[in-house]
Amino acid sequence: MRRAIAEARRGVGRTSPNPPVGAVLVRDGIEIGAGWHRRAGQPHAEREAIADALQRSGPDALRGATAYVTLEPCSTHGRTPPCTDGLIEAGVSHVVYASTDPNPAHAGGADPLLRSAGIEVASGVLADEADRLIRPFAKVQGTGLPWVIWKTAMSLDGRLTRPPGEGMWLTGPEARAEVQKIRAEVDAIVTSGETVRRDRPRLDLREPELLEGREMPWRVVLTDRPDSLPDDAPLFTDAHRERTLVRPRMDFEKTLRELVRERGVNAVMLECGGRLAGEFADRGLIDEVVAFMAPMICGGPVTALAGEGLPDGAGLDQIEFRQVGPDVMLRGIVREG
Ligand code: AOF
Ligand code: ZN
Repeated sequence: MRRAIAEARRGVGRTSPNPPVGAVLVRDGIEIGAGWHRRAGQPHAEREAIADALQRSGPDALRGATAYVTLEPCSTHGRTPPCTDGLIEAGVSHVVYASTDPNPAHAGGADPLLRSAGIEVASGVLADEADRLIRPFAKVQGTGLPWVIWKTAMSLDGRLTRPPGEGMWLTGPEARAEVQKIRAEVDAIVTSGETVRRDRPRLDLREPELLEGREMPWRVVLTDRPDSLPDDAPLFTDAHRERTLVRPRMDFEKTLRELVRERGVNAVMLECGGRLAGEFADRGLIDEVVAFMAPMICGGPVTALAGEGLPDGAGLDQIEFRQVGPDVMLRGIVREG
């Protein structure tokens, strides 16, 4: 299952509106096939793994094999035929999966179908780890809202900018490379008109390997004064300008739902100043925090987040932290209130 999770990771940020899923086939203790879901509309992980095994070892390879899948195999027809049928036709004797499918069309559907075909089924194996991979998908299935990662970079005194006349960066190049990787996990990057005017950000993926097999994330500017946006900002002039959307700031929850419904977005990254971040927090719309702290004391008026803050002092769970160049990165999931 650990191998299947590693396969699934290859799809993170590329499969929306579908979840990333991985599958590994094992016979007599030997891995005979592996695969992951690459993109919505393309074959599911199970079918990729079956095709891999057939290609590597011929048509009889799968008789009596065990399939390890990170998600409950789908059991009804979507854009692709059900994986339960694929596994039954392939002749596997055991199916082991980690997470239950949060999609109500499939949840709980696989076990009886597989069992009635004589296949032994086990579930819940490494489920915590596998559930983390599909958090954005599960959020969408449960609420119609995307998973929101608030990314911020601040000085030790919580400021977002350096004093006038100094350079514009707080964090070093290592932290900025890390931000590129986090952007690659999401389908859209949300910012404010204020940030576009002040910083003229690109909000893009710059490494070709991060863009491989996926579109540029949507860049969504929330502003109630669209006419105040500079026409010559990179978001409106670069090669991906058709991936930039401008929406009213007032109604940003509506915009989040629209991104899910109309653009198949599962995960969003919020990269903006303290005011918009505060409004997201006040409305309970932040699910995960990635905060970089630069070893500087800058002074000045702007802090990372204005507003009420999160309930109970914004507890985070599943904290991860490490040094990134001269900066510190802290990442965690907002605890449910
Ligand atoms: C699996 N294996 O690799 C994935 C699954 O429209 P479709 O046919 O691509 O089906 C999408 C649904 O299938 C999606 O909402 C989720 O419930 C499930 N995803 N299932 O067995 C996979 N990606
Ligand atoms: Zn499937």
